[in-house]
Amino acid sequence: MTVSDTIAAISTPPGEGAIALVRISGDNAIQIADRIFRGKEQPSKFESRVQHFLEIFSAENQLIDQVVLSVHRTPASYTGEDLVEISCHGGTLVSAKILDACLHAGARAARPGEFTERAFLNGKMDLTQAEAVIDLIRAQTDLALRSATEQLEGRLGEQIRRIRDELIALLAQINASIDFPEEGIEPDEDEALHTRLDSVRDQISALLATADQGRVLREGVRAVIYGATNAGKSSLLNRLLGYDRVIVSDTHGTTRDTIEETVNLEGVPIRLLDTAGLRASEGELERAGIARTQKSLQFADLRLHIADRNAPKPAHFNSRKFSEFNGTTSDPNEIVILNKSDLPENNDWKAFPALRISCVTGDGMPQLKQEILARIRQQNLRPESAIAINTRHRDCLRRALESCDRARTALGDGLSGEYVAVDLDQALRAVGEVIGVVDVEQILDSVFSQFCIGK
Ligand SMILES: Nc1nc2c(ncn2[C@@H]2O[C@H](COP(=O)(O)OP(=O)(O)OP(=O)(O)O)[C@@H](O)[C@H]2O)c(=O)[nH]1
Ligand SMILES: [Mg+2]
Repeated sequence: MTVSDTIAAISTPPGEGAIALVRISGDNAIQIADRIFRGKEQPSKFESRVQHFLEIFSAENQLIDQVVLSVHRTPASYTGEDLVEISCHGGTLVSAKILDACLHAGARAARPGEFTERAFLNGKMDLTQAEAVIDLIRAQTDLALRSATEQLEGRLGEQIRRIRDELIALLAQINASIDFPEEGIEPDEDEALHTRLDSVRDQISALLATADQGRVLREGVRAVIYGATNAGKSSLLNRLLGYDRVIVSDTHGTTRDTIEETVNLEGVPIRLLDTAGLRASEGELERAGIARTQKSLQFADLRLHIADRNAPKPAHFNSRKFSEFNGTTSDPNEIVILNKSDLPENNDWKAFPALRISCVTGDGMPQLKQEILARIRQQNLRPESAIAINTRHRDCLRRALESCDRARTALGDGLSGEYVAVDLDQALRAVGEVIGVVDVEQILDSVFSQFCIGK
């Protein structure tokens, strides 16, 4: 990959706004800025990081906009290269024209995430920090934000480097025993190797254990609201969201498709899914909706099973599972809710253990929220630690753990050092992939393609 060609992009989202930002990065960034600004003021003469007020003209000599420009010289810039930032007025056309002028003057349109990719390639950050940039952009709750900022500061990278260092030291020790076979591995040294390897293994396992929390922080807990038609599923979604997102009506079968919205419960993002009500239906459309409900239940972290306490108990409550239901912990992933507590209770529900709420009056909602959080905590999904790995990290660390286990077995079986070294080397590589220190080419694309253009 050549890092020297000069890229440009609009870094702010499309649409109207007070300000838009156009960035240029690469060897010719400052030269290109000189070309698009006329007059005596040349960006190449500007001091680094000082903002200048300028007018920018199109190739046809038409005034495009009045802008604020700053030059950031290598290596003290986000990308580590020469970087020019142009803040213009936030119309779509203005920023597009400025970008056009940059491209006309010799820059190339940047790919998604290419600015951050360059920052990584130029050693400004490790791969976990680059990924934290996306997490930061996408964070929806304070907890997710905190986790992303800590990763951006390099906390995860630091832990990974520590593990790598220990693996390197272990490898050195094993290699020494291979190079000087006559000395072999002394029994007490052997013992020490075991202990060190176990410690590395424990550290990798501890990081792997944060994967679920990482998924929750990045994607949210998946909570599916389901139950018979007219139970108040859509009303519950609206109530938890705090506004009328979904159509509610007393017609059975109002909701036909699954509808997803995210709420923030004490810092934990909850992806709530409203579903088509369960009933025997003749309609093809509704049957398709019910099939979707069933599918979404398979991927739920938590199921909110809601029923209308004013109506007779639906048949599915009499299934074996529910006759065994004692209202406490029979299924940790399911909360049974009786809605419409403002209306009289049908005799079918007499002494039925469930949380009673009213989506109309709000009665029982605080208890429901606490119950949701308690279930999440039970499943260890509540993010407590700021470090939380993503799916890519998990894949690398799982491989590293397997290699460590193989090394451990080889060591235990008294195999020669070469075997142990091969496994440790594989573990080292897998751990290195997390921060991007080995064979990075193939993983870069998958990481940076998730970014927006201009970042
Ligand atoms: N009295 C009372 N009515 C409620 C309550 N919650 C919902 N309703 C009413 O019950 C009816 C059905 O509510 P929805 O939220 O549309 O029910 P749903 O489960 O989404 O129904 P489908 O989409 O048809 O499966 C509506 O007329 C709501 O106004 C409640 O707590 N008390
Ligand atoms: Mg509905």
